[in-house]
Amino acid sequence: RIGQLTKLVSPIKDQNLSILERSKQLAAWTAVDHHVKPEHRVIGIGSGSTVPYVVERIVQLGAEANQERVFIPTGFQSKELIVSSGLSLGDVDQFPTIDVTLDGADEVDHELNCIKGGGACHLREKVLAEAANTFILVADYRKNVQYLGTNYTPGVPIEVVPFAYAKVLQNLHHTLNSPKASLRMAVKKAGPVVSDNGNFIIDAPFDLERMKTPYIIMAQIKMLTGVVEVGVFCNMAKAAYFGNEDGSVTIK
Ligand code: ABF
Repeated sequence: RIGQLTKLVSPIKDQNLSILERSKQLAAWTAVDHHVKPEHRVIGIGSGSTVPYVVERIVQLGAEANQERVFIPTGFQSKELIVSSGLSLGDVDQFPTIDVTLDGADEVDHELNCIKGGGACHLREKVLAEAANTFILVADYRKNVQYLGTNYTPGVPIEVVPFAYAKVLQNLHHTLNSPKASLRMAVKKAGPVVSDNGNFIIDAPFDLERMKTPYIIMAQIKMLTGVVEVGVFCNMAKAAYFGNEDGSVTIK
């Protein structure tokens, strides 16, 4: 199924949503309808602005369908979302095998490799993706690309332990040839962005030719001492759902 495109026209027509928001909702609702099965008991809930629509659709399945389910968050945002939606919260240390995880992405290529971590949650997201029997991506049309780095330009998100950030930056600049790699700063440059795990985030752009083989870049970065996790996910997703501007959904 990799690389195969299918277009579905969705019946969802919510006049109150912008085209972009509606495309996120379309992707999320369709993915839930296709991949959350009645027998599923443990469900991973990712991060980002598309995931609330995943939870919205799951809640619509009804209290009875969800009463024996537990939902595992990828970070603070999804934890709040699960709790405020009245769903049962669990953690991956209690449930190391997840039936299905649904998560957003910054960009997804033609082989379902993706960049994640624009929201600084990619360590936990990767753990939940790996723990899942089925990992599904949901996104709007802007994220659907042939090669990574086409539309998402800040670069590969890299979570690093604070003690090692300057050394890892040097490695990226001089050894891995990413001269524009930089520490991600909070709004108004008040200080570095700190992940849910207390770590810093580096964004490292690579030229488009190198992004055509994301598994090589991922492996090279992961070898650097001080790197906790790289926001490139290769060979992990079973499918990606993109809502389109015209109200259709592309399934990759
Ligand atoms: C998470 O949220 C991330 O891995 C990715 O950075 C971001 C995508 O969010 P959105 O759905 O808002 O584009 O899934």
